[in-house]
Amino acid sequence: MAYLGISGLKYYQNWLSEKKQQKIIGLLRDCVAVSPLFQPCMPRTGKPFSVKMTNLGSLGWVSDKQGYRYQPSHPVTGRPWLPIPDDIMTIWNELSDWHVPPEACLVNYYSPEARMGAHVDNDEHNLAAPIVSISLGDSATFRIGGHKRGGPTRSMRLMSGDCLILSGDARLRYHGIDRVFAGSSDLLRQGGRINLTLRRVNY
Ligand SMILES: O=C(O)CCC(=O)C(=O)O
Ligand SMILES: [Mn+2]
Repeated sequence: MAYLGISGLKYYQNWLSEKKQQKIIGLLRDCVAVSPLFQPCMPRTGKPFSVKMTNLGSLGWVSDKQGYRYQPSHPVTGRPWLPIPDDIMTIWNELSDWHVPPEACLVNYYSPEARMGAHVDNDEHNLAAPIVSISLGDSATFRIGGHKRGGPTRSMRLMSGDCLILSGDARLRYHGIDRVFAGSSDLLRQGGRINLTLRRVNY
């Protein structure tokens, strides 16, 4: 299956009902009560990201002056991440064709001003497993390019309840978020957008 003419990019528009979206938001509130959103920054320069993050799972993705990596505990509290709830694991089971579960669920919070620059997700040892992305709250422009920086790109609008899979040829393509449309959803009381990415890290 291909979306935007890109092999391995799979789009499940409005996959999650409003009720399921609300349930997941409730679970994420429990998550941030124990594992608060933290401010990641760029390796070396220390420039802060515009998104805030936390994680669920036995491993979580973090970025600080020492670099990008997966680790079993929260960088500020030092506590282990909470397990990925069943309602989120179900989405992986429904949409990924992968035989083992993800160890990591990265939770990105975008305020209306936040962006995510073009990048490739390649800190996983296992680069063959798909990435499952879940969008909640305000809609956003997702941009995807090629395997090298600077080539032609395409964009699409991701809305609350949409799921996107980066697999196969799409797995190592550059991608990012250009902008968030403030006020386009009322799922989050405080506004903004949440993106969850489910990632298989080890083989
Ligand atoms: O927010 C999104 O839709 C994409 C997030 C992403 O690419 C990432 O967390 O690596
Ligand atoms: Mn990514």
